[in-house]
Amino acid sequence: MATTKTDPKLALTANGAKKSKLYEGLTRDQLIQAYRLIYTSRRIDDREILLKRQQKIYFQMSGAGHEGIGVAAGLALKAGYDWFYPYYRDRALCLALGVKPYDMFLQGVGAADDPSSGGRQMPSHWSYPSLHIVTQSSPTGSQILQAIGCAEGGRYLARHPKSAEIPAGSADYRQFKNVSFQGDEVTYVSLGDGTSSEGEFWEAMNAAALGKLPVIFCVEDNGYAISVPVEVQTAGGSISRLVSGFPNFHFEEVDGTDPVASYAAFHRATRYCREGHGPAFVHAHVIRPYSHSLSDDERLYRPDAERERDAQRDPVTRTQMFLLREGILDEKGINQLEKEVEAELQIAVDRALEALPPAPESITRFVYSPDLDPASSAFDTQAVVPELPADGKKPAGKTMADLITTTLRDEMKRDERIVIFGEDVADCSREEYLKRKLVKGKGGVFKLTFGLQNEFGNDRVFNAPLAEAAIVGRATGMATRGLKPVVEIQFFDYIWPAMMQIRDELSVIRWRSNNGFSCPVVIRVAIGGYLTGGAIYHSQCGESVFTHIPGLRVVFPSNSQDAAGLLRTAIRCDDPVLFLEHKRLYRESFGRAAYPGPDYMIPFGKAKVVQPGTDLTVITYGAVVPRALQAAQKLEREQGVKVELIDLRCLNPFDWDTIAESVSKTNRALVAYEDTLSWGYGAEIAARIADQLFDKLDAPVRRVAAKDVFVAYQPILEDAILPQPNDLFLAMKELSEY
Ligand SMILES: Cc1ncc(C[n+]2csc(CCOP(=O)(O)OP(=O)(O)O)c2C)c(N)n1
Ligand SMILES: [Mg+2]
Repeated sequence: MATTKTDPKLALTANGAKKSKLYEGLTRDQLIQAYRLIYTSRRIDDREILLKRQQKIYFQMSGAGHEGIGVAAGLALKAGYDWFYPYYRDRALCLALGVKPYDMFLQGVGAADDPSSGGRQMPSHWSYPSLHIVTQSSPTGSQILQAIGCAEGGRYLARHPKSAEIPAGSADYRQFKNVSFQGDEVTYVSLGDGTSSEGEFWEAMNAAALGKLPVIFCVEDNGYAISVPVEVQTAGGSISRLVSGFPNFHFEEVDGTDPVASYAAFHRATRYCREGHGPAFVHAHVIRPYSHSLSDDERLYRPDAERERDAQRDPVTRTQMFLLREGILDEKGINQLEKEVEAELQIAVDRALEALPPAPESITRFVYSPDLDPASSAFDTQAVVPELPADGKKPAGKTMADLITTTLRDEMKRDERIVIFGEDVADCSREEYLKRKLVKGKGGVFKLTFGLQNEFGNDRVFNAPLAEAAIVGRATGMATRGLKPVVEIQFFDYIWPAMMQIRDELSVIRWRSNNGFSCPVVIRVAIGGYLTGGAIYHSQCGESVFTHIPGLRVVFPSNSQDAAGLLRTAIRCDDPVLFLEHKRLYRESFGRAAYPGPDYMIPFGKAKVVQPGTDLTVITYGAVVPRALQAAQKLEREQGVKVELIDLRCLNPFDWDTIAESVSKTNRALVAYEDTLSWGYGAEIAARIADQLFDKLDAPVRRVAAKDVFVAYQPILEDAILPQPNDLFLAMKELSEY
C-alpha cells in the first residue's frame, strides 16, 4: 500500500519551473491543450444550458468544476487502450480522450447519429466503443462493479490469449464480439462523493483489493450529493480515511481543480496499476459551481460565502492564471484560444441542431442481438440417441442436475471464454487441498458445478464473495469484454441485491448504447418450492418480475433433456439469459433422459406439447408440468377428458403459436404456474388468449397458481399455498364441464 497526498495549498505551483521544464511531466504544449479542453468543457456546459433554456435540448448535466481532474485522467490514460467507466461529470475526461463537442451536442438534441445512444439516453451518459468508453447509466454507482469485471476480463484474456480467437465454424456469440486486450491496460471508474455510500461501491473496492486488479477508482468529491453534504454522507467526512484500510491499493488525495497536481496523482496511480501492483484510489477534491443540475438551485441549501469560497478554486480561471503566471500563454494567446473554441462550438451547435432525430420505428432495434436469434433454426439440433447396450435394457436416464453439469462441462471444453463463478461454485478455493487430494470438493450447494474447477482450473471456476450485485455486475463487465460468464445465484430468493444490475444494466446495455456494447451473460438460478421445509426464503418463484424486463431472455425447463438443450442455447447465444433451474426437479425421477450429446440445442420460444389432447389446453412450465400431467392423466382416466398439455420451457420469448393453435382446437384454456396468482406470468398468457383468441373460446380462461402469500415452512401450509395436482385436477374438470 502506498499513499500520496498532495496538499491543496500547493495547487498550481510550478515548482519554480523554467520555460523548458516539465510540469509534473507535462510539457507547455500539453498544458495549453489541457486548458483548451477545460475551457471547451465548460463552454459546452454553458451552451447546453442556453439550449435547454431555449428548449432545444431536453436535459442538461454539467461537468463544471470537475474539469481539472478529468483532463488530468485523460492525459494520464490511453483512449482505445485502457477502459473507461466514467460518470456524468466526466465531460472533460471524454473530451481529453477524443470525444468531439459535436458528438456531445448530438446527445443533447437526441439525434439519430448520437454515437452514445442514438437518442435513447440523456446527455452526459457517455458511450464511445472505439475509445473504450463503456456505456453508462443513471443509477449512481452501478458502473463500478462492471469496471471490476472489465479489468478481470482484460486480465483473463491476457492469460488465456487463445480464448480471444474464434475457432472456425463456431456459430455462436463469439462471431459478433471484437475482443481486444493489452497486458498492462488499466480500467478507470469514477463516481461522486455521495455515490461512495452505495453498497456496490464497497463490493467493488473489496473485489478490486482481493483480485489486485488494475482499476483506478476516482472519487470526484464536490462536497455534495444534490443537497446532502459530505459529512452527512460519509462517516467522518472523508472517503479517503474510510477506505484507507483496503489492502493492495495505492491512494492519492488531490485538489482536483488543479490539473497539474491531478495529473501527477493520476500518473502515479496509473503506473502502480500498469505495473500490476493492484488498484488505485484517487480522491479528488473538486467544486460544483452550477448546482447539481438545471433542476436544482443550490442557493436553497448553500450560503453565498460557501459558494464564493468554491469559486476561488474554479479550474477554468485557475488554469488560465497558471498559464499566464508561468508565461506559457499571454493574454492574447488565451483570447485566441478561447475564440477558436467558441468558433468550433458554434459550428458544432449549428450542425447538431440540424441533425435528424431517430425514427420512431427504430425503438425496438437492439433490445436483443440483431446478429443471432436464439429462437432461430440455427439453435435447433437433434438429440443424439444413445445406442442400446448389448443386454437391450434401456439405461437409467440422467437427472436434470447431471445434464446441467454435463452441458457446462461440454461447453467449457468447447469455449475457453466461459468462466463460472458465484457463491460456493468452486470445488475448493484453497486449491492445495484439492491438489493434495485432502478434500473432494464442493462444487455448489446443489453440486451442479462439482468437478469443474478441478478440470478447468480456478481461473475459470471460482468462488465469489457473498455479494449478488457483484456477481452480476462483474459478469456484465467481463461479458462486455467478450467473455461468457455463466454465473450462479445460489437461490432465487437472494437475487434481489443483483436486481439493479439485472434490470438497469445487464438487460439494457445493448439497447441504450444503440448496439455499441453487449453483455450476453448467463445467470443460472436455483428457483422454486415444493421442498417440504423450504419456507419463505428457499421457495420463491417470481419469474414474471424478470419476464417484464425487455432485453432479458428467461428460460425455465421442466426436465433433463430440455435443461441441457436450453442451457446450451443460453450459453451460445448473444443475449443475456436468466436460466431458472427448479430445485425440486434437479433430481426428480420425472423427466430424466439420456445424454443428448455435446451439440444438442433447443431454440428459445419453442414450447413442447407434453401430451396431445382435444378437449382442454393446459399451459404451464417448471415444476407444475409433472403435477399437471398427473392431474390430466387422472381426468382422462376418470372422465375421458383429453387434455393438451403445453410446457412453455422458455418464458421470454414464449411460444404463442403453439398456444394459439392448441386453444383454437380445444376452445378451452387453463394457465397454471407455481408463482403467486395475482400479476403472475400466467396472467399475461391469460390476457393474450382473451384478447386474441376470444372468438375461439367456449369457456373463460382460468388460472391455477399459488395463493397470494409467501411459502410457509410447515408442510401442511406449503401444500395449501402451492398449486397441487388436486387443485389442477379440479380446475381442469370444472373447465372441461363449463
Ligand atoms: C441509485 C440512484 N439513487 C439516486 C439517484 C438520484 N441522484 C442522481 S445524482 C445524485 C447525487 C450524486 O451525488 P454524488 O455522487 O456526490 O455526485 P455529484 O452529482 O455530486 O457529482 C442523486 C441522489 C440516482 N441517479 N441513482
Ligand atoms: Mg458530489
